[in-house]
Amino acid sequence: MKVQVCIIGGGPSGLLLSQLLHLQGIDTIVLEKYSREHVLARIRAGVLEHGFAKLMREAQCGERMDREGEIHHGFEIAHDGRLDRVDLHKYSGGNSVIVYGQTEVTRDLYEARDRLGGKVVHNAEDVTPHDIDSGAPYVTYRDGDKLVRVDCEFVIGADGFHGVSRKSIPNDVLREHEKVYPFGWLGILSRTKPVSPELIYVKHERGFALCSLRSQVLSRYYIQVPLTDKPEDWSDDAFWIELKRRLPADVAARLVTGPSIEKSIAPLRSFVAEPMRHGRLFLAGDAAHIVPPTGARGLNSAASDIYYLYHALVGHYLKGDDSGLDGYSQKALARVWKAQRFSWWMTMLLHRFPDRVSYDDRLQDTEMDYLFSSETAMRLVSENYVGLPF
Ligand code: RFL
Ligand code: PHB
Repeated sequence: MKVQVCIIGGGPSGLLLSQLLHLQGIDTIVLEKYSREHVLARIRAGVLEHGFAKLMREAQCGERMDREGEIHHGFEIAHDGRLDRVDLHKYSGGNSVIVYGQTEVTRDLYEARDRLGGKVVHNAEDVTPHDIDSGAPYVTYRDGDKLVRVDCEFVIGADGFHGVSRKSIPNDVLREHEKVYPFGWLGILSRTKPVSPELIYVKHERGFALCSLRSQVLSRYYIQVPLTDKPEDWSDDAFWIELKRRLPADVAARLVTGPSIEKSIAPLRSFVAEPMRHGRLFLAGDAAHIVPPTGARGLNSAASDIYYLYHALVGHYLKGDDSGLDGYSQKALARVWKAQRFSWWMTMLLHRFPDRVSYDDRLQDTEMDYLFSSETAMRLVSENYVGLPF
């Protein structure tokens, strides 16, 4: 089989790129390791930047997002028993974010790929890129007993943090920068009315918590837990009790509880691999960088990679201009690092670190005090949260 662009990974990054390129007449295939049901069972991001939403519309995938997604003009931070609001709209020059789950984004992208007859292979085993530093790369995968070879001009590694693509860049080329945080987030999804119409990030002496949502009948809550905890250690009741203890009393009093329909623990990590290109292999999204979820940047950073890569490939195929491809890694990384900085900052501001000293506590309190007493600080948070320009 021969295609122009072979995309490894059928998550949001890979599907979005494939859809955008298809609309420009560029031929792609997406190779996904798992079944569609498996991919759609993952509960992940909930907050989309306006730039990401724009890209979804450009990919002709924005209709349901615009109909069912909620536009949020702000969020709240609970600290020291009170609630303070970050007015995103006011401090970002009129921008906002959309609350619409990654699961739904991915579902919409799969449906769009089906509508256009896009090639998406599921359960592709042992996907392996070959000859990426030659002019004629190819990718192999196993379909049962059959070994399939895909010849292509470019390979896109959009296969997430645990994928194969990054690992196929030689060790003496790749530099990895990593910070692992000493806690995780235990998250639950429940068919209950959200406790608040806007997200509430909670800084509390028992640890961080987050009240988020997917719709007015579907809530998503998180609490900071030690890395040694397992989801089975937490009954629904234990989760609700702990969440209530971390919320301001009036918020806790109106929390509607119910059975969880999903419960999982995500470790928190910051990670960047450089460069994001080697020969004809280009990395995008979680394959190249991870952020702790605190700033809601992960999927949004993936989308900015896709924006740059899409334009770079269109430049190559439709205009004979390779400057976008040549500049991809540098351009993408400049924005990636800004998202890293913001996610790290939000994480440091809101979590309880097991190894902290009193000096750290004072700095955290001062940072919070500064945030809510300075319009400049509010602008800084708001422009980052709604998403820096691509
Ligand atoms: P994905 O979604 O991991 O998709 C990669 C796909 O590649 C497949 N794959 C392979 N395919 C072929 N061969 C192989 N060898 C393969 N290995 C893997 C995988 O099965 C998968 O389908 O990466 P992608 O597309 O780059 O998307 C990135 C986002 O998923 C991620 O950044 C976000 O979910 C992060 N994130 C959030 N981001 C936000 O922007 N806003 C949020 O509010 C937000 N909240 C979150 C989050 C992530 C979380 N977790 C669980 C890590 C909340 C949580 C709890
Ligand atoms: C979510 O709804 O899953 C979510 C929202 C905001 C974050 C992280 C996760 O910062």
